[in-house]
Amino acid sequence: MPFIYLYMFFNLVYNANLPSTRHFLQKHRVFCQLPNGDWALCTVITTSGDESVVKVSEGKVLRLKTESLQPANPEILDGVDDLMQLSYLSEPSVLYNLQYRYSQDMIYTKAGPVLVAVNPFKKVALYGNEYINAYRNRTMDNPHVYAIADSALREMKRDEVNQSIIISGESGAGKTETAKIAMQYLASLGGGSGIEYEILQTNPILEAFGNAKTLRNDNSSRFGKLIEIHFSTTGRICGAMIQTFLLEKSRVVQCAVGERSYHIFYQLCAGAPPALREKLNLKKVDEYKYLKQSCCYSIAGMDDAEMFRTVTEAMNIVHISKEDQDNVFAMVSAVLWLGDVSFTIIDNENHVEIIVEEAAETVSRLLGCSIEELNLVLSKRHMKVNNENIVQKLTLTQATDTRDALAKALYASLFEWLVEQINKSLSVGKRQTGRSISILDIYGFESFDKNSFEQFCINYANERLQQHFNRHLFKLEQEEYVEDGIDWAKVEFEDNQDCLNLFEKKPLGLLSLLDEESTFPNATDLTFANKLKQHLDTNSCFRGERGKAFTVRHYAGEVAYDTSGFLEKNRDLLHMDSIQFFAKCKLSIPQMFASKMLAQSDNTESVPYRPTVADSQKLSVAMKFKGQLFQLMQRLESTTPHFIRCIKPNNLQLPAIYGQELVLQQLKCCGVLEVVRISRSGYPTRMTHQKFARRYGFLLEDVASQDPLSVSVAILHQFNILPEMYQVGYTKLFFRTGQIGKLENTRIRTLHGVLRVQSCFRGYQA
Ligand code: AD9
Ligand code: MG
Repeated sequence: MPFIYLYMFFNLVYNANLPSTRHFLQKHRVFCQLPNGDWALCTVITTSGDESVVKVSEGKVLRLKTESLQPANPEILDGVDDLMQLSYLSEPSVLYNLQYRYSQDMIYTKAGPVLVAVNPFKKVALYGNEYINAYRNRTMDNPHVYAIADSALREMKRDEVNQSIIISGESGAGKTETAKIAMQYLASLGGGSGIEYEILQTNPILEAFGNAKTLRNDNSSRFGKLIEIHFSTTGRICGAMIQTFLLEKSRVVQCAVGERSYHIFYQLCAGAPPALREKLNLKKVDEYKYLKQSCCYSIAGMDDAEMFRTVTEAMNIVHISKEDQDNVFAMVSAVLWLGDVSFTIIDNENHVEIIVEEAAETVSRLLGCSIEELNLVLSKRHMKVNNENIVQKLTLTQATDTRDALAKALYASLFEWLVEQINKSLSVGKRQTGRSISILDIYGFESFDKNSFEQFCINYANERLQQHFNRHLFKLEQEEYVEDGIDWAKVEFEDNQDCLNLFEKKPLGLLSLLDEESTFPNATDLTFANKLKQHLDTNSCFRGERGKAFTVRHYAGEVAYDTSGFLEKNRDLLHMDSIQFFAKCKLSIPQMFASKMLAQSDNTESVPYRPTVADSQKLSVAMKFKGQLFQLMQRLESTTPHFIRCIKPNNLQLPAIYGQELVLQQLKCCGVLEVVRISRSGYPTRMTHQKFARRYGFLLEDVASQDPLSVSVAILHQFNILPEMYQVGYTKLFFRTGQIGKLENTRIRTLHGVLRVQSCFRGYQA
């Protein structure tokens, strides 16, 4: 190890003096760019003038501009487990290092304080009790999610501060799997009453109802999730609380070819036992309109029938009663059948009534309403015009939209209800006394050919998270150095405050303008786009585009949004008639949903009947989301964060394929390269003199003074910590990465030794 450090030191100095025109010695390892844009490791054969001849693998020889070559790290640094150890931190060397590890199933790599996880798309032998124990006992210290979860636990106990594990990455990068792996580690601690098992069983339930096959991921989470795991004062799991964000409701009624709707629809149809099948009048999946439109019914390697049994078993474990489960599945079936309800045109103005046949009959039976009530809600609407209540007949389009809105609302209320039930079951109640670790699994930054309201919200959330990340890693760090008077050359970092202002500023920010426009009945997506251009064109993060589009310069790149559907999705109104329809249904979940909506509107408005919408809906989707995000950020602010960045190495969901360009773009998006650069030049670990002296003082061979500063310095000397690896501040000691880990290991080993001696002694006495 010391050799590596010396080498690094030499290289840092050497790098600083690199001449602008490179000259490489023969046999020098370098990276060259192949015609396809990928970087390849090669050796220099000759350099003459500004050209070099290099040997790429297996004898292939290329003649290239010397300038285009990038120095590679020495072999001894191949596959280091922390990118910070690389002497050359160029893009190709980071890519190469990750690829080198990936090809050997070492999917985890540290980037200073951040864990990078490259999705293996296959089973890797890195998990299970043996590994869990190895990380717990610190006999293994390779980068791993377990190591992150273990640090979170230790820091929670040591510092008495709540912790968070923030997982981000693109769709399909492995966030949800990573979150489950972290949960598995924490759960292995046990809780005593089986609560840890219950917590794990929330995963199959939420995935069944909130995940779906998309073109990017066969098991894509269509909602964001924060799970807060509570620990008792003795450090055991005692409960949990789940918060979800922005479920994609539209998928229930509409989904792209090759994708699927939520897993539960297919699982129920495939796995329901005969009695339930008959009760719910289930058909085959390819017979439902809502499921038929995407022409995709199964997922390779996924047995829907088997999963149905897993899900119901999980529901039993989180104490969802048989009766409630029946209600849940009645709703799932009702949603499917609702999609099949069709209309007949009754006059020449295109007004409609429902056709009374199997679909309508099944829906009304499952929801517990009459056919007349169903017909009424789908074909007529109460309106208030000039203070007069009138009844308007619906056209075919309006009726179809109303039907779909009902289906979406039913499903969303079901999802919300499930989360509530789970939370009740996991609730700590009176037992809550200790601390918590939160795990955040939230959609990463998205940029597609066409970006709509959903991407707008998701990317806004990512700007907020990125700021948290920046703030935490860079800003706080620098401020602390300066405050403690240590020598620190300021490092520049990307600040995304301007982009956040673009979203949040009042009254002239994207969110405010969207809300304002959403309240105008005559506004259209085009008037909204024009309004943005009118007010925001001078903002450096904004660019108006032709027609209904605009571009935002996000930290991770530019995204062009199409405003089509923005206003409607943001309003997300459920007509009062629909809410009252739910209130009359005998099925309990929609009924409860309706009474909640009505109760909320009663609080703010004394008029008992408002013919348009409930007041609870006055808050737009974007505003609700913003509120949730602020709350989330507040919660995260009070925790010590641990960051995991998931990387998707290919778009095919296949193992052993590592697309350099794709990986590089993700590394840039999530700031990994920047983090390494900054962390390496900084001192990521710090501890007050008092704490350091208290924690490691007992390791000292001779104690000459009680003064914390003197004790600290003595410890540093005794353990030969090199002067360039730490700095002594006014109140704290600052360490380069990795230093404190060594001390901790010595401490743990010494303590274990003492304990063993004690227990042997006790054994001997007995
Ligand atoms: V999305 O934004 O919810 O669409 P995620 O959550 O980032 O996405 P997910 O965790 O669902 O991705 O991972 C996608 C797939 O990659 C999984 O279904 C697994 O097949 C695969 N995967 C991810 N991580 C691992 C792993 N550690 N080991 C094995 C993995 N397979
Ligand atoms: Mg996911």
